[in-house]
Amino acid sequence: MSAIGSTEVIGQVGILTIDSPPVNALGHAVRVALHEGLAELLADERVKGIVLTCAGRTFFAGADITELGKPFKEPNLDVVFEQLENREKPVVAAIFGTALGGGFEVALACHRRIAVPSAKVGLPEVLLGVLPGAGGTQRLPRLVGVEAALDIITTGNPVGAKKAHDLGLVDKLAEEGKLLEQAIAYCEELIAENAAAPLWRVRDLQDKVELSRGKPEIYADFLKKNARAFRGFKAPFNIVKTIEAAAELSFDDGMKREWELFEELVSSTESAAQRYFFFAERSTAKVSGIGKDVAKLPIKSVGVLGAGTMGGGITMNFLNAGIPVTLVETNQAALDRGIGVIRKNYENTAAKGRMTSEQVEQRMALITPSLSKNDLGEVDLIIEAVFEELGLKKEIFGELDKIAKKGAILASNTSFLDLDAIAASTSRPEDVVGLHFFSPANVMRLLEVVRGAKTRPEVVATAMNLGKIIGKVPVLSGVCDGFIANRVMVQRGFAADQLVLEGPTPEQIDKALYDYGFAMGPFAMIDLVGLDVIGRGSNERTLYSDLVALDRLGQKKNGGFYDYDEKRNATPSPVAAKVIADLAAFKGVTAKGEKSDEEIVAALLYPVVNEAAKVLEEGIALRASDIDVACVLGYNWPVYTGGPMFWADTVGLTKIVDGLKAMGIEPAKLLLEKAESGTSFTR
Ligand code: 3H9
Repeated sequence: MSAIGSTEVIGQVGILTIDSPPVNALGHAVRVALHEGLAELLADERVKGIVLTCAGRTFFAGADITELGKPFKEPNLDVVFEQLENREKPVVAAIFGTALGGGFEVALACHRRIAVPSAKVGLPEVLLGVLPGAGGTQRLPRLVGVEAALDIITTGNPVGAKKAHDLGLVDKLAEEGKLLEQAIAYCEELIAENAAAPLWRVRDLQDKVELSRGKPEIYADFLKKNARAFRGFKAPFNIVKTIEAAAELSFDDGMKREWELFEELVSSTESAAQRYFFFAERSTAKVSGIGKDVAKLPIKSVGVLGAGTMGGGITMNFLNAGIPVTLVETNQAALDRGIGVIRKNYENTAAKGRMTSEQVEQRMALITPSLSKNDLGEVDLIIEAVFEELGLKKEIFGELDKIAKKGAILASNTSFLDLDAIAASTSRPEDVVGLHFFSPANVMRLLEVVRGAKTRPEVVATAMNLGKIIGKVPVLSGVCDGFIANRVMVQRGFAADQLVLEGPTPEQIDKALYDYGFAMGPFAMIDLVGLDVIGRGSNERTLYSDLVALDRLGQKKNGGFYDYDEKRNATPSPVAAKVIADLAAFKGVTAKGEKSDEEIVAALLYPVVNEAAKVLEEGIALRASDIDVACVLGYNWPVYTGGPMFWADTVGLTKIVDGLKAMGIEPAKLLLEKAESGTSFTR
């Protein structure tokens, strides 16, 4: 028996425990241990029933993601399932932690499932661009019906044990801390039942799926309802097909269909990108030179300076994590307004049933409103979120330096300014760090942690860790104009401003980017945000200044690049077209003819890749995958392309270099080197 698995016999119950840290993923070695352990217990005459469980922090968290897309080494899970679904000895899955993906599929192949209330179960394969390929799409609908299965499997959301129990995914709840003993007792009951008449197995159930048989409209309606959420992804569509197969086909034929559709997905670029992204998100926190040995400073209280949209959103992150915040504004009206917005946000969440009114009050009670920075003398971390102006920020940091206690972290939420210049206005630049949140700060998952030239390792380690505590993905950035995400993504906007002068219309450009997978194109986005906001600060004559001069501010006033009706439906604007043509003539830009969507995407996104290569070359980002994480989580770059760096590798770096040269843009040194040497950013 392999070292990963161990067996024990208590009375007539055999217990198989698998111990493969960190998360008991079902890699080859675990499958071997499962197969051998089950064979041993099935052959043991003392054993009349089996409890299957894990050691460590969780029940099986799924297939080993690093093995997906490679040929499976025997034994595969089918062999294990045949053992689990035997007729003689009932098998109980004893679930704690998270039984996910292949892990939950193992549990579904057991005769029954018992779980502690804190456990979660689910099939998150969709988030990796695949589908449950070990029977999940066939067994789960047999327990919960087609409609619930569609929801659970296409969202990938885990289901808490209590709800799973209500739905029938879990048969019994155990008390926390008593899982094994109660699983054994349950197994004994099942042994007696099985002796009287063989227990049903999930694969044998028919009644729930029969209700949906011959009803193709269920799937058509479901796809229509979710068209927006599924756009660009492949997996949800295959998942829907497999669930339809569960209703229409025999179990064995459904399993075959599931495997075909799984294989189609696992070899797709979309899935490769999403699997890459799974590990990319987890590697951002690994910073060389800042290991586990670097002490993290305790953050038990926070001060936020500025109660505007950003400051308010930032504050909510800490309230959600149970960390008290002193929120400082310069006048009572602004303070009241800021706190009012926070309350309203929570109340809206409560109205949707996602929070109780008691929780709203608990969070609000963590705010100490203040009109004086002097109230920040005792907090562990101060985050400045005031107007983006260097002089103002320097002045504030100078004051904070005098107020903050020794060792407190002084953070700026600046999105473009020089953090080192801000730090230099204090006597303790080693305690200064950037915490760059993305708007809306309580929603967006990206947190750029900006390390200044003098920021000490403990402060970096604390900030990265704090990011995780408040549910963000922290990405470390060096100091430069715009840091990672803004610096690279601003290139897309510059390129769009240029391209629209050369012939393609705002509609064509927006459509090409929308079809690529962005939520909206650059011009629709500008109209939404407001041209007066975007154009601010430029002295040059631009499309923005020309449109603003005509009082076209976007959706909020007179339209912008588009015209809008009272329901805010956009139509192409002849006025904007004239403004564009006039500016092109003024700047002497000549039309360059029709462009395909692919050419438009290249014109807008190759410059992003080029800037990203510079960010990497300069050491602003630690690794290519950090740039991808920043763009996907900060700018909703479609995750099924992997982000700009993974996408660049998919397109081919030579093609990108040639494309940039054709546009008159000099390719970054690192990009050239990689293209010439035939290497890649991410693979
Ligand atoms: C599947 O099952 C397909 C089948 O249907 C079909 C088969 C035919 N594999 O997230 P954490 C690593 S697809 C490999 O930081 P947490 C992770 O990279 C799978 N490695 O911990 C990290 O490594 P490191 C469906 C994995 O406590 C370490 O474990 N299942 C896997 O915040 C700790 O992870 C899923 O999609 C894996 N499956 O969260 C579940 N899982 O320390 C994926 C984790 O070197 N996993 N690692 O950075 C998760 O959602 C979370 O890891 C979990 C724990 C909630 C379990």
